[in-house]
This record gives sequence, structure tokens and C-alpha cells, in this order.
Amino acid sequence: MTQTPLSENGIDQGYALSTTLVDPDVADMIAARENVLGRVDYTTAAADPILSARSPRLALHMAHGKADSFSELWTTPHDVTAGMHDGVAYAHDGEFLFVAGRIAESGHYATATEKAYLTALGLIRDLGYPNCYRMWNVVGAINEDNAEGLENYRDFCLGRADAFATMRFNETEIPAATGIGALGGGIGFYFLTSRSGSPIAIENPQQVSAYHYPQRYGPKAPKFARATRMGGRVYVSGTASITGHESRHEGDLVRQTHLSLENIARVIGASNLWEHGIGDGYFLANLDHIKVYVRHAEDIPVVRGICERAFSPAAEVRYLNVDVCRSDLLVEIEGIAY
Ligand code: 3HB
Repeated sequence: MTQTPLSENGIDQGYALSTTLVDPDVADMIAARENVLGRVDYTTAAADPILSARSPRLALHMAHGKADSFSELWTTPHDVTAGMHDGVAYAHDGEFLFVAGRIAESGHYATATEKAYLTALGLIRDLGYPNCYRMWNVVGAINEDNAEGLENYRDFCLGRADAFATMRFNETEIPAATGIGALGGGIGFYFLTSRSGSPIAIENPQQVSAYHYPQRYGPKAPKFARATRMGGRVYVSGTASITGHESRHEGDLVRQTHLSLENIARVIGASNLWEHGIGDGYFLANLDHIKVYVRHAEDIPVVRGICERAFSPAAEVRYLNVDVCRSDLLVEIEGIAY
């Protein structure tokens, strides 16, 4: 394995993690020969995070069968140190940290979410990797109500917001995120953080920042940035058919898909990045490691047709049939701009 040389202070900023979305058997082969910082199986049943072959592994219930199962791998040229802490699995390589956890299925998520987030966020600080640039959260029965009649997604947002407040995360430290439905298994989450990098949070001028959404979307606003710039890449959050703070094109799959793509194009485009002090600009064709979440299975072919015209034919794209955080949204898209 080629080792990227470390600078004098021992910190190497000249590399980024590699990622891939592959069939699980291909992931097994890659994992056998590379340094895995984290592995996430988008599969047919959820499981608590574990250490497998000395690196963290999390199973999310996001697939209906073998055909739509895949694995996401994060690999590094450096040796990895891994561990478990209060049910959270983690690994770090001197510059990057991967952390994964699960919140058991329950009629009330806020308290358990706050606790799990505080464990994970405390860990990233204690291990010296405080700069969180990407979070994924998959929420079972996301649009159903909890035991008190609050939608599970809003219940999750409450706990996350309280954890961020306790950790004194300010707006510029809010990472890019995904908050999406899962087919079961409570809430699974995983984060990527950095020791020395300074992620830049990016917003969309056509959208109200999610963390400023009004109360009608829930008691505590969803805490995520539209994207983050980190290590020469832009990590784009789950993006849907929203302008301002409102869902658009209710019931119209084609228009919702186009608006989701337009929102991404605007977020990663040169003029918006310039406003955020970033020199580069990207197009949809620069996106890779894309996940397209589609509420109704029968809609996937239409969404795929639109996406294939927008994305590079070389991009790794996975289509998932799961619910989206608002019940009027039919599609949501995330990816990484290179
Ligand atoms: C979130 O709550 O973290 C979130 C939700 C979305 C899209 C992106 C992030 O629907």
C-alpha cells in the first residue's frame, strides 16, 4: 500500500478518503486488501455497528432484496486504529475519522438521539477529530408518528438539535447531512470528521437554510448544511424539491426530480461557491457516489431516466426505494462533487 508522506507536524493534508458504492461481494474483496475506515451495508436488515476485521461496519435496512443491496466503503492509504465506545464504532487514520451508531426502534427518539449524538460528538472531540463534514441518518418509519403523535423525523431532529446545542455547534460548524427513511431498524447514523481540515458549510441561495426552517416543520429545525467543501470535494446533502422552505410540485415526480437536480447544480455551481469563498465550480456531471432516494418503487425508472441524462455515465449511482423526510416529497438526491 502506498503511504502518502506526512508533513513535519505529522499531519498529511495531501490526501482524501476514497469511497465506492459496490455490490457487497465486491466490498468484501476490497476490504480484504485495503485499509477500511468504515463500511456501511445498505442491506435487508439493520444491525448494531460492529468492528469487523478491525474496522467499523454498520448495516442499514435500506434494501428490499439482494438486487438493491450495496455497500459503501471508505478507504485510506494509512493504517487504521479502530474501537468501540458506548455502542458507537469508530476508526481513524491520523487525519480522518469514521463513526457509526444505531438508536434502537422506539416510540420516542429525541432523548435516545441526543444521547447517541452526544456519545459520537464527544468521541470525535476526545479523539482529536472535531471537524465534522458529513453525516448520514436513516430513520425507520420516518413519516409515521411516535407515541406522542410527533412525526419520527421531527422527533429525531429534536434530539439532534439538543445534542448540537450542548456541544455548542455554531452555524458554520453544521455539516452536510442526509436524513432519509429506512425500511426498519430504528435510526442508523454515521459521520465523517477530520483532524486538521476546515470544512466550509455551503448554503443554497434559493432555499432557506434548513436550520432556519419555521416551526411548522417541527419543534426544532433540521440541523444540516446544504453541502460542505472539504479536501477539494463538495459533499452534497440529501437534496429535494424545495425552494424557500416549501416543498414544490406536489405529486409531480418529473418536476420534483428536475428541481432536486437544479438545487444541487446551484449549490455546487461556480457562482454559489464563489459567494462562499471557494474558487472552483462544479456541474452535475462532476457528481459521483450518488444516492437517489425514491419514495415509490414504480417511480424509479422515470427518475433514473432523468438522472442518467444529468450525471456522468461513469458515476456510481444507487437508487433506493425508501421514504423521504417530508411526506409530500417523492425523491431526494445526494452525492459528492469532484
Ligand atoms: C437531515 O435532517 O439531516 C436532512 C434531511 C433531508 C435532507 C438532508 C438532511 O431530507
